[in-house]
Amino acid sequence: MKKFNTIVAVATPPGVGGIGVIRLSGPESKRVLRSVWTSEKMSVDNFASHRLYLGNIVDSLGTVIDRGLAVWMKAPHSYTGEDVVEIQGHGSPLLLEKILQACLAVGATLAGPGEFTKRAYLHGKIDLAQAEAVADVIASSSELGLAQAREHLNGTLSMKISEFQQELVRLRAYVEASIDFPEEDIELIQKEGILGRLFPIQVALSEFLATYNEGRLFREGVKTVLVGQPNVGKSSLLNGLVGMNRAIVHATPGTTRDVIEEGCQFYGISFRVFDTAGLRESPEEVEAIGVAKSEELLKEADLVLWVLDGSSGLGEQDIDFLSKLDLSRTIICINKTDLGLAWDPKAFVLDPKGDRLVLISALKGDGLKELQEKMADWVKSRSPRENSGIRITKLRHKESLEKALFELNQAEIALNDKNHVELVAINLKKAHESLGLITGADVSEDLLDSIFSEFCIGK
Ligand SMILES: Nc1nc2c(ncn2[C@@H]2O[C@H](COP(=O)(O)OP(=O)(O)OP(=O)(O)O)[C@@H](O)[C@H]2O)c(=O)[nH]1
Ligand SMILES: [Mg+2]
Repeated sequence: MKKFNTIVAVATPPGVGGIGVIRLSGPESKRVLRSVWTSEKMSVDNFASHRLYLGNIVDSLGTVIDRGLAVWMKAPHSYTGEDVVEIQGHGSPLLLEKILQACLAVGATLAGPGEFTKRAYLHGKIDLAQAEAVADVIASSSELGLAQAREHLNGTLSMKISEFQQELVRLRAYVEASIDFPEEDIELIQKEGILGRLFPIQVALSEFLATYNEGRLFREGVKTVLVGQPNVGKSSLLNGLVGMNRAIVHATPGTTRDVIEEGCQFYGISFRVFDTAGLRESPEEVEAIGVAKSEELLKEADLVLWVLDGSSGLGEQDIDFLSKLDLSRTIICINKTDLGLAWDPKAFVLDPKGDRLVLISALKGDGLKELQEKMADWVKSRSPRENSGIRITKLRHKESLEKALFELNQAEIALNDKNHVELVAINLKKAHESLGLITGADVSEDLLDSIFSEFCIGK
């Protein structure tokens, strides 16, 4: 059994606040509290678990530096499953640093990123998928992102994974029974029986995998890139979407050179909007760097808002672009409609569903609401509507599911091509293990380190 030391960190964010919280976890938590907190009325030894007590906070020299509350949460009834102590002082960074130093002086160790949550995982309070969801709840910036992270924290993703695993266990039992009785005449029936049971799992797994397209966007926000020729109104549109004058707008073509990023949320979804330099041939040197950046961003974008000036004629470059367009991730914004249309957008843009083309005036704000609706609809159309509504959101989870699906497909091949029932059992076992990586059964220390290194200190 691994021996755990006692860790300490400031759990509230850096900076000034109403209160600041120092958090301790480990077997020595109470002893550490005894040296940094005192009260005439109540000794730390007599603390009842989960009750707040008011007293003096003292620094490492024993000088009273603050008055504040302390709570002791007895193991295993705490976030980490260990003895946890929290001290609430005033939210001064200097003060909190002194309390932290006082704790370190009597033997506590500075906690690493996510170490409290890692301990919660190691003590079986939550599984790995839930631990990862803790970071997502903290980082989420949109309603849907938060709702999704909360669901994962509640264990719905883990339940779904364990349902898949149970299916695999049942199928394996069936397959292994077939291995034990390999009489020739029942072989065909066995094969069909296995395939018939395997198929629905393959389908369900691949449908679940497809929820990543949408789930990732809910979690990370949608990387949305404004692209178009100089002066078509990209910066005006950025300002309109984010509701403030973020980018400089000017009648001179080539105004924007650097990439400008701003976040906004609508319909519960978070978008990261990037305004870029207008694409044009042979720009001057600095602008050319901007154009190169635009092209790079265009490749990485989840969603492209291609902006065209509707009030002046289409250029050759526009027509060329429209012919090569990847409509699956583009919305075409015909801007400056307040000046009247010089060409008919419908003649150039194939938009049978009416969800890829929008007429706007970034100057007057016309059509922006419709554009936002189309942007949100685009995100929501990325995933097949799955009954349970649970989505996967992380590349790590996606890769484990892909590996599991690969093994199931291999099992199918083994059966069809070679009639190798023994191989099928091995594939099923591997698929089961791969799913286990999501919830964290038998994961390596390296994987744990890489997951928790992305957390903030104090969580
Ligand atoms: N009438 C009208 N003018 C607009 C509209 N949108 C932008 N403009 C004007 O068009 C000019 C260029 O606007 P910007 O938003 O700077 O255009 P841009 O695409 O960012 O230009 P670059 O940064 O140079 O590539 C400005 O004078 C804007 O006021 C619109 O909807 N209607
Ligand atoms: Mg601009």
